Amino acid sequence: MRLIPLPKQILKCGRLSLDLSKPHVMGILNVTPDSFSDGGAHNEKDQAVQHALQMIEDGATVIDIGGESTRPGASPVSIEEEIRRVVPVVEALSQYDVVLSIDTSEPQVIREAVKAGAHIWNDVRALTRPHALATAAALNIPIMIMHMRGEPTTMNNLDQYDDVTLEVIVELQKRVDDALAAGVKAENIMIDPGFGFAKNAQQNLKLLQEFYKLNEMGYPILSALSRKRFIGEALNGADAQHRAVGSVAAHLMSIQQGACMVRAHDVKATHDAILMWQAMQQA
Ligand code: 8Y7
Repeated sequence: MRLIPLPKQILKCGRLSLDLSKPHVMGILNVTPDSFSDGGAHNEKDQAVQHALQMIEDGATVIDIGGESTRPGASPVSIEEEIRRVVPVVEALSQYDVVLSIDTSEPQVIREAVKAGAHIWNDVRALTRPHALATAAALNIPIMIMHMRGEPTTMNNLDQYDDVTLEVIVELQKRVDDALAAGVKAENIMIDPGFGFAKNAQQNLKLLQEFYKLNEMGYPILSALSRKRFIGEALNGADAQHRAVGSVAAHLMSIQQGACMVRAHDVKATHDAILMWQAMQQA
């Protein structure tokens, strides 16, 4: 653990921009019938939009819209179905002053979403699908490059590390280098160590303890810890519905170490923690 100030950087998101010297809450909007944390309660378009508006009121400046569940064992979704779920929600939300991030690995999905008004590409597969790199360069939008090994279906067997933080940095750097070589602009790159993706509980905790080391890569950092299993384990087996406070605590630890954006289900609680932290800093 080491205290790190947030970057003096403005992230251009179309007509909007984010001042990354302050922490931002990215609210999670799952538009999937099988998402584990909200039980598919928001799978209808209107419910999804309502939920997003509530998160904006609660302090989210970014909404992360996902139409494909990346949960291990989730059923795969066709590209057409992903577009059908995501695009109407983007269209409805694009009239508000909120940055729209799309959780997808499919170039076709992000292209349609951007046409409808989306701003950020959040790709847990870090631009590894066919044509993803070229699409990212052509769209010229901010890209969230996350660390994972394998696929959500295989990643649980790929958690062999000698030094988890070091290896995450090396492997993330490789994905960043591929993106830069493909023509993605450095100013559009954000990084994310991918908590829970091909990492066991102990490794996730180590990564949180050493989160500050990610700053050496020189890109803005997102932490996405919300309700993840290792938090449940730290809370003596709490289920997903009872991990909000643990998640807020973990997110704050990452912000203190340089995370300028946190991806959260529990937006109000997360935003309150950030307000408290900012108030203390300004004293
Ligand atoms: C992450 C993510 C998920 C993450 C980024 C969950 C879509 C699983 N996790 N995106 N998405 N980082 N960038 O537990 O860690 O929310 S889905």
